[in-house]
Amino acid sequence: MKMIHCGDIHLESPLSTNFDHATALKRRNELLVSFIKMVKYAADNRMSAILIAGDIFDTPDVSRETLAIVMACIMKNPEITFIYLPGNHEKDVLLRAFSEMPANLKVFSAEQKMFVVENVVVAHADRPEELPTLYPGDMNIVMYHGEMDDARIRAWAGRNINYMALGHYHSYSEGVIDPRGVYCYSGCLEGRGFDECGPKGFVVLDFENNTLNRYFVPSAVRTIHEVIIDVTGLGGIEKIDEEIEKRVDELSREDMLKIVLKGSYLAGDSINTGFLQQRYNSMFFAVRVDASGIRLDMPEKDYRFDKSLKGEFIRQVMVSHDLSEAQKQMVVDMGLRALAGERL
Ligand SMILES: [Mn+2]
Repeated sequence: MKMIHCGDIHLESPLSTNFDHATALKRRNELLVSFIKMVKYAADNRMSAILIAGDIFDTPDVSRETLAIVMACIMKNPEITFIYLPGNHEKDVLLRAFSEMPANLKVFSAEQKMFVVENVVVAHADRPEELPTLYPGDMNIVMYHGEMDDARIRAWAGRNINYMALGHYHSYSEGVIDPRGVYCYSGCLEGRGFDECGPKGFVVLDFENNTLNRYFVPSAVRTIHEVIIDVTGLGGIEKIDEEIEKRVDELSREDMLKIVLKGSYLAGDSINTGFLQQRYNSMFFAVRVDASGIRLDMPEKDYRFDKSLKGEFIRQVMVSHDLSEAQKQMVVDMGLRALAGERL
């Protein structure tokens, strides 16, 4: 018997802070496509249940179309039991959508804290002390939407839990609760912004002979790849570009790219991030260049006793109270290039 554990699908996310209007619309549809794909995967593999650990929707104001597609998906797959834990974003929107609840949709509430699928117990509590009693002879899953830290892990320990199906964090991660149980965040199905890089998908739980095996299935329509480039010692923009080109060579052009520049560069080598943005945007679905982590390499000894105009200029900028560190670096960089006769 197999189940899927997923969560944080965030259908109807606006996505407007990360993408332009057309791209955001496309990605919104892809979130829904990804959900349908997952349900089809469950149906094709004859799975018994899909556990949704919260945040299927991003908002309680879900459009009629999205709601209709999700409802149809549930009703067209009566052999799959959908066990749904409402998250912090969506309230009871799915519950209110149905005038009559389909038999294969089970929703946790204050009154209903446990379901049984074949011989597997699926329970929920917001706090460990509110958990219904779980028996050592059963296979016990607990669904929970929220954070896990050391104190919480200790509080959930010793309650005969085999697996905690968690939602809230948007990347896959796992850990040990006690000698019997593990917890796992499935992460979301799709990266929704450049802070959600890496493989996204769902977890398959495989119960065989009363033991539980699990594996992560990457399933995103598009992945956001993070490429970190240390610019230290690379020299000019053409070398940085060359390095990026090498690193993205194998990536699918349908995917998204986050280029993170770090390290330091020498005065006069300032980095035209607009060029990198433009160039890779024309190659990938969407690109973000993050140059906030690079700094100008300007050791104090190089300018402190420098009697030239260059030294005086740097000292003036560095003592300025009106400029942030980043602004100082930018002004020094521009100034030095101007002094070197470069056209800016
Ligand atoms: Mn979430």
